[in-house]
Amino acid sequence: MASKLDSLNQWVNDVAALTTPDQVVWCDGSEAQSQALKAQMLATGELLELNQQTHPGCYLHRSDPSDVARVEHLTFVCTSSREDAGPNNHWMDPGQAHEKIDALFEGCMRGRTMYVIPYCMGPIDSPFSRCGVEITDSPYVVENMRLMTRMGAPALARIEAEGSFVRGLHSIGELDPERRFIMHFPEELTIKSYGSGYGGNALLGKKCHALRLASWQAREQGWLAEHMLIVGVQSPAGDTHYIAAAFPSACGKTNLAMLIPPETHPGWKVWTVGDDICWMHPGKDGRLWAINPESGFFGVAPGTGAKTNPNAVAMLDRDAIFTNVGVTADNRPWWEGLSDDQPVKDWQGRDYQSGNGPAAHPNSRFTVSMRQCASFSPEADNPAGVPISAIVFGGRRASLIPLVFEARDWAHGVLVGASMASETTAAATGAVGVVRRDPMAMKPFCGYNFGDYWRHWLRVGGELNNPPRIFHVNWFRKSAEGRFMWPGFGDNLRVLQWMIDRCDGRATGREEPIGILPAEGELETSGLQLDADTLQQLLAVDRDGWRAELATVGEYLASYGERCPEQLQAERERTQSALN
Ligand code: OXD
Ligand code: MN
Repeated sequence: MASKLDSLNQWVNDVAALTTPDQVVWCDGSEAQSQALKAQMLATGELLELNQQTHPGCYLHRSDPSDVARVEHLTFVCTSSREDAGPNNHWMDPGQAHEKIDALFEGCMRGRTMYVIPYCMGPIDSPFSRCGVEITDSPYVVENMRLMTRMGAPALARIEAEGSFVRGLHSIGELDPERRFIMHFPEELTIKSYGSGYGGNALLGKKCHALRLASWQAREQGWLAEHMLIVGVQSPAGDTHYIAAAFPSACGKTNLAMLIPPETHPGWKVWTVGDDICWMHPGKDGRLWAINPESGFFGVAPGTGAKTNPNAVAMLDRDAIFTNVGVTADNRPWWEGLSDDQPVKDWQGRDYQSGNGPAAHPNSRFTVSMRQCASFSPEADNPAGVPISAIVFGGRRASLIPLVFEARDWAHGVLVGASMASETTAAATGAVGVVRRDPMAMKPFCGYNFGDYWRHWLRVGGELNNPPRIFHVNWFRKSAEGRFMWPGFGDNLRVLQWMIDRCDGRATGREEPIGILPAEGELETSGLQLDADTLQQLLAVDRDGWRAELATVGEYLASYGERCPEQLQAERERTQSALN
């Protein structure tokens, strides 16, 4: 009798025939299988044991030094029409792309085991979740996928019931940067990734499926797949607002998602629903409802410390995988910003010498189940998701952009998101610290033409009776002396508090050409070492600077030609003339 798993079985057989592994193992997500895999990786040196007294169940993985970040220049969106991928993506004709990458896959798993990983992005019982199957020859990928997704038997059962899934084929190949491609075929719901073991390139459920392919599916199906954290902010009165926030990679999403309220805010509580990806669906009540498709955190280690993110430090003392961090003399994981301890080995396993650069690679990572976080929200398992009160966009900008402002309405908010720019970070290979346009923090992740994407955002918002308010923040403003002007971290709650006051009608705000800023006294600054002049600068609107900014935004939007919705240029012109 035909089964809904026939096409999966056929595909697995086809891949095995192409890649010729020694054996094929189906991953069931069980503890026993995971233990066996870890034992195997300890034997081969792919995992190293960390101090099991202080960090039970924690392991270190050292990557090939040439394979430590996403590779945007080798990442392709392969649609039949080049225009559909858009200027925001590297494009290759699908036929050519298959041919090129299949030639690399040929025989590549000889002498290796091929793992078949059924996974579900989102709660198993949520109508918003989507399933996939990743085939890989990397046991490190299997163990990471086990932490990052709902992986194994329940996912396979859902795939069998639904009969549809995203196909992801991955091999570490020779880890040769010259033979490395991350290819997406949105029209076929297929991903092929060769030559890298790094998270964003190799854990195919994450960026490849949950963002690039899901954004394509979301446009077809009327929802949004976004590079956003989801956080619940509970006030002392007990009500909780959920906020989704988009920041480029390595700009503090994990820290904001796990924020601990400052001492001046007793009774406030922050709940972590997700730290990286957010799928939002219009609900019958006219609001947007969000799920986090992931079940773990793949966070940037450097800078994660007792002051910046105590919840993260506490969740990392057991059952975590560390990638490319340093170690202390007693074999604990270590990275810059964690503690005053001294590392003895750096991320490449060399004796630590400051002349060799940081002990931990700037993009070193931890992988851990989200359930280990003290602020984990049980709502992350709610199949209906959480209702979103506010959407926040933010970049790393040393100048001009105020600490916070609110968009006039949804359409203006889409312009604010589309105009986002940020300094590049170590999460991708290439220069660090260069300001580039990163609309909705999706530059590396949108699986189709940005022009169509903005149009889709406008359409989704237009159908909501009760859309979230849209804000823009900048935690990264610097003074003339180069110091951060805003304390950030736990104190960012003060800015979220103003947003909630706006949502609940308690703050009137101050209207400016670029949007609405906190009126005098509306931003809670009690207990902060912030002088009046700095606060004034953080909330000032430099009209000349903004005129220049909007001119470059106009050029940027124009580079999308007719695909860019006219409404966005109209919104930009409205702001521009208000500034004049
Ligand atoms: C990530 C990234 O790993 O954005 O989340 O690079
Ligand atoms: Mn990310």
